[in-house]
Amino acid sequence: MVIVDHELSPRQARNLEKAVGAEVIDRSSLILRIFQRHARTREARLQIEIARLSYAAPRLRERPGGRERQRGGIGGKGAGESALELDRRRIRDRIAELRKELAALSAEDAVRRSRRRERGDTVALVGYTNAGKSSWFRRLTASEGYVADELFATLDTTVRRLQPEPKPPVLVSDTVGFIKKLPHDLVASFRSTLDEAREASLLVQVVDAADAAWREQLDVTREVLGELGLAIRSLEGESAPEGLRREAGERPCLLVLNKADLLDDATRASLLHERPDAVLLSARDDGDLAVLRDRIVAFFEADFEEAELFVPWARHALVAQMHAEARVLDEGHGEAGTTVRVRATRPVLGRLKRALDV
Ligand SMILES: Nc1nc2c(ncn2[C@@H]2O[C@H](COP(=O)(O)OP(=O)(O)OP(=O)(O)O)[C@@H](O)[C@H]2O)c(=O)[nH]1
Ligand SMILES: [Mg+2]
Repeated sequence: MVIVDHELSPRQARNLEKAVGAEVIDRSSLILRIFQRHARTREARLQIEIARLSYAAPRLRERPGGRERQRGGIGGKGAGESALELDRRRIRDRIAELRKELAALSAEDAVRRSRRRERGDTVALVGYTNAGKSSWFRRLTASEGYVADELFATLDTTVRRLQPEPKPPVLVSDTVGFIKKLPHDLVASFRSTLDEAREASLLVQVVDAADAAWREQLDVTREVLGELGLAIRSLEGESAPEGLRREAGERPCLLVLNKADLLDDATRASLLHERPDAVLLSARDDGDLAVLRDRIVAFFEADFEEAELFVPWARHALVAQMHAEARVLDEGHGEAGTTVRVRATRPVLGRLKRALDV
């Protein structure tokens, strides 16, 4: 097999195939094959099937056997439609069908996401493929995610709570990795998978600092996010409340230069000098795990406000709710009820106050 690290036109592929006498595939087609092999959920499979068909449709050509098949009587064929046109039409129909199915799944996801958002804030891990997103996801959430030294190990978005759990909880999501010259259909088809990133309050961009091409990989990630309508804004030098203020389609982003364990001291120092806005970490280091967790928690807490709320005994269930949704600093029990000093985001405080009719 010959793999060309570039986009090939159908004709180029055909001619090359004839010339070398072996199967020829291009970059898009290779990426599609890897995706296909790694797809696990229904959603990922649908997305890849759509991308694969979109890729295949313009590459169909009249085959010597085409006329035979036409006479074979495939239903619904318009008069004078060639086998090729028929095949193309069936692919279009199939894509439309798959899109509908995917839209239904995405709608379910959207409901699930909004329910989750009510319960906590979200941070999404994004970045180039093989950067170490899933490794960090596993460590930050103390869970099992698929980690492997291969491209596109993760195709599905998974969401879990940050551990040890802050109050209110923070949700972390792992996402599909990016790669340069990603086929456009493929980017489009992963829109719904990346909705999780689109709706996250904070992006943690992971990059493999031990890879000589990491700067280019950062650019690629920014470009792909841009295609998805997301601009990223570095957290550096911002006063905290501003960190949460969102311009349309803009997200605060913390850059993690990962795999620090593979670098020598001089390289580390120069990287930190080059990117003072970044944290240089290793997913394999326990101390670094605490550093990143604390940075994430601090980001959300920077936006907290403090309030002292009085909860009468009759409404005592609200105290439990405060413990679940806010950080309780102090609790004093009196004759008529409990006085609770809490820190939480403005929406959460607002909800608590409304429940207490304050
Ligand atoms: N030495 C070292 N290796 C790491 C570190 N973080 C991740 N790795 C390795 O890098 C490889 C890729 O890690 P993953 O976590 O699967 O990367 P990913 O970003 O989720 O990759 P995709 O899902 O393919 O986009 C694995 O072999 C990890 O063990 C690190 O800090 N140091
Ligand atoms: Mg992964």
